Amino acid sequence: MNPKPTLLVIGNSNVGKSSITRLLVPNPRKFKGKIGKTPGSTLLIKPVIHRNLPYQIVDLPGFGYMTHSSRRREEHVKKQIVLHIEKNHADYFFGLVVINILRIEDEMNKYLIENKKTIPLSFELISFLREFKIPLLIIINKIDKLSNSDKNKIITLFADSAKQSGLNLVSLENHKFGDKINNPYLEFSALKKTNLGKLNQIIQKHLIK
Ligand SMILES: Nc1nc2c(ncn2[C@@H]2O[C@H](COP(=O)(O)OP(=O)(O)O)[C@@H](O)[C@H]2O)c(=O)[nH]1
Ligand SMILES: [Mg+2]
Repeated sequence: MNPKPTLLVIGNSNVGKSSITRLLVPNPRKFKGKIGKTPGSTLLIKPVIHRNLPYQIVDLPGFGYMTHSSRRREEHVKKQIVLHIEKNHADYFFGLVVINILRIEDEMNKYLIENKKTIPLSFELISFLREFKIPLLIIINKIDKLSNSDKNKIITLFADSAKQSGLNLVSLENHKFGDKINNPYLEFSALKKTNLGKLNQIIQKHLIK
């Protein structure tokens, strides 16, 4: 039997990848596979499978995934992710790049202050995945933690910084299916299940395409 098509869920640790995965699986108490952990030197990739789910889910660490890890370790993990995507990109029908809204300001400021020659890691990751033509949705998670005005301010900062890095961001609501120039994002809360319906819908759309 052919394995089911795979949904990629990628992002730094603690952004909410496992929480989102749990929301997608019909009966989360039974879901198999602890995912995306990187205890050793290789990525341990165990897809989440469920008989009532028409796809499987692979959860991968993002670039710069730990706050306290060494530079060397980060480079190592990054290399592993790059190799994995280079090898397996054709298996992925859709990718969710998960970002913690509370980390955006820091990441953008850090880039502005220290490192103008490079681009923020989130954008580097998005650009990298785009090269492999995996359709992507950027999930801006944990919006329940901010007021509406702070949320909008940060999303504007995020979109403006993306633009400077050569990436066009547009909200999923304004994104035309199949538009390969603009990158859709979805404001999300795994805690409150905000926009879970929209997420399921867009996954379905890519699945049956
Ligand atoms: N407030 C809030 N907390 C969240 C949300 N999503 C995840 N969390 C919490 O963030 C922590 C990390 O979540 P987890 O799914 O394990 O992140 P992962 O490391 O990316 O898999 C957990 O304590 C979650 O309960 C969210 O939308 N809002
Ligand atoms: Mg996790």
